[in-house]
Amino acid sequence: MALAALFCSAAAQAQQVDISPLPQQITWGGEAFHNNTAYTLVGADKADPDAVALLRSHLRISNEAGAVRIVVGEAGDKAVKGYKKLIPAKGEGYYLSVKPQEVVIAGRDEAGTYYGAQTFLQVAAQPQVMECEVSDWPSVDCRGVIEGFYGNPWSHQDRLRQFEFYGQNKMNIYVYGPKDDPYHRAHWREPYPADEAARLKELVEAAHKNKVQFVWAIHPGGDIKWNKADSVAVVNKLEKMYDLGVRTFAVFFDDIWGEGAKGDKQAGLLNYVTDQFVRKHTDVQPLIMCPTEYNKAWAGREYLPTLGTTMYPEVRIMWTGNSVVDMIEANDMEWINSQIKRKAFIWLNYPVNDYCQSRLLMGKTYGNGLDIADMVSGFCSNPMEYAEASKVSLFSIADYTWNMPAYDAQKSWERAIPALMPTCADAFKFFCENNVDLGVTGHGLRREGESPYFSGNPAYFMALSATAQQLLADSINHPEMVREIEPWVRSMDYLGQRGVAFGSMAWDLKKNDSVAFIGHYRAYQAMEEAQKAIVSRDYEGSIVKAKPLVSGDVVTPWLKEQVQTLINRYKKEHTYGLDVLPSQLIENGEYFIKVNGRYLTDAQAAADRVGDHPVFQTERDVINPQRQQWVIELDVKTERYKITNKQDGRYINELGTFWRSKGNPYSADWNTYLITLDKATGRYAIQNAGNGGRAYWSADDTRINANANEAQFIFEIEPIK
Ligand code: LOG
Repeated sequence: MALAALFCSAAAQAQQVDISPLPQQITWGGEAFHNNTAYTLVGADKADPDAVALLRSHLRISNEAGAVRIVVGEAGDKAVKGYKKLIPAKGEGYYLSVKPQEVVIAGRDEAGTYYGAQTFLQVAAQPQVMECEVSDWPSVDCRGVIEGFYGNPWSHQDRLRQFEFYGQNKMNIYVYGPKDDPYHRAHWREPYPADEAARLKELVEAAHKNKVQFVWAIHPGGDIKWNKADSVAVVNKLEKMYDLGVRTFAVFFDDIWGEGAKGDKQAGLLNYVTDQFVRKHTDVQPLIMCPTEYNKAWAGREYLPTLGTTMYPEVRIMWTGNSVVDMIEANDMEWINSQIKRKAFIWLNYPVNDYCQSRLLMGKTYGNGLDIADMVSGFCSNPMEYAEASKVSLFSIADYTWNMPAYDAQKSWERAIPALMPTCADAFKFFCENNVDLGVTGHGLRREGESPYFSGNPAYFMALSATAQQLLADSINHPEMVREIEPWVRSMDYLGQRGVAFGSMAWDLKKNDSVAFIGHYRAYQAMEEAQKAIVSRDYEGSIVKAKPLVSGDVVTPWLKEQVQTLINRYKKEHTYGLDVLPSQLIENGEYFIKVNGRYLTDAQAAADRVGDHPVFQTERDVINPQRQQWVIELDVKTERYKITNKQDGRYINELGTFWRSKGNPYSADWNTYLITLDKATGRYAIQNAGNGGRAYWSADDTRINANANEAQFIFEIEPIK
């Protein structure tokens, strides 16, 4: 499509607006008019009423002299007849032109006109409204959100605000499937009580006003019987939802097992519901189903092909990728699409945090292929139960699905921040930067780039606290967002204060001022306690009570480790206030480890062979005493003990052996142990943990075996003076 090339002066450039989602084609010109102008509408009687209502509610409409004309309508309307050729031939597409006396908003269809109006409002938000010409359409047909997480469902107000946000960001689908709504899952057969039904009706209307399809999902698989009565029960429930205004429906079978998980039965039900419900209404869209094997890691040989061949081809099938939590790429799409003989409908499990509840996922949304638009029948994100905070990522999901080839994760994230928190964008950006990664979870997803500018300097800690204060103060402007993130903001404040106290402790130690050191440590400890006491969603009936963790991968572990190291140093040099400092069961140091009076010995030190193991010897080694000396240290990350030999530095692994020092590097997740004391005998038990399993160490006459189910209090651990 040829767009008129408009002249761009340098001054005009400065006024250009970042439109979100990024339009497919846009050309800017000079200044068109000031945004205090009045507008008159031409074509409003025929044009999409939601688009017209949107313009009316944001602009001053008046017939006064000098008013700028807005010509509005969709292809086929008389008002926009002259622009017919300029309207993109794609569903939901639009043509927008802004010139000194006239604005044209011409949609391919109603949604197109509405999105043209949304784009115009962004252009017209600047004092100097700029000339521009936009030709725009979406990359993906169904773009949006699946409220599909475990935990506290979003509130009514959360959802109303979401729909407005989706409208602004050209997302057109919302799937209602909160796991903990009893009428969605546990009591799927029962109708909503009248008051809840009324609220849902209001939601459906609000969604539709924002050009968002409201999809209501039922989750019957936990206890469904594959008989006529239950098929009818599903249809009856959907009819009830139809009466509330819902026009698109979904049936979910995720996270179930047993009878409900049978693919052929599920396909039969979906076909039945299509025949008995969808096709009996003229205005109901094809069903969406979430399969039980909804990701490749869980896919067997039979299930998906059964759905693919037996379920009506118009039924859309959801898919989370190669695993439960995954980003989606083209060859993954090829695989699933060939299995199900249709284009999968993506259920992206990001930024959902129901499996890593202590973290907020506020980083950039990256990793999805930019070439999959034509391979999906829809793309929805499953967000956090924190509706406002989720908007950072959802903003980018909108950007990605609207104009996939042009998507730039970093830039999109940078646009999201000021769009969401315009009055304190810098503070919010800093907050987001410090809440990025998920840590280690069963699902394996990690997110890079947390706390990118952290280097341990005191200024950073001061910034954490100062930023927290700024954000709290901004609740005046953004009450909903600040209320949601507040537990993390307060935690960030304490983290900053702890960091500052740590700086003081380091200085005190340098000056050998033990009184000041202990004083600052007390302050540090008090702030740590206060931080630990923060609970998110600490209200009656809350399903989730999260303990906020800020920069859980960078700043928090760094500080913990530094403080521990400092305390260890202090303990070596000072005696004052030791009772205030945390005591370890076994202080870092060198020890003999004995069983039945026999010394654990690194007899083959320096051989460094696979399968070497320390042995028990009766005699003290007088030639190489270090072979019987063991360095026991608390690993500050795992808070478990690491045991290495003094002679050659080899660590004892979870099998009670050494391993080759090259090929098998030390890993705290595998090679640190829990040590407990039996006070009666003064002997210790040693237990694997983390990735190393739960086995306790036992011993025979020669060696350690990590094979016991119960604690073996057989180890004598004697400090070497
Ligand atoms: C659930 C979903 C949950 C998500 C992340 C699907 C299809 N189902 O493992 O409700 O929010 O993972 O925990 C899921 O993803 N199950």
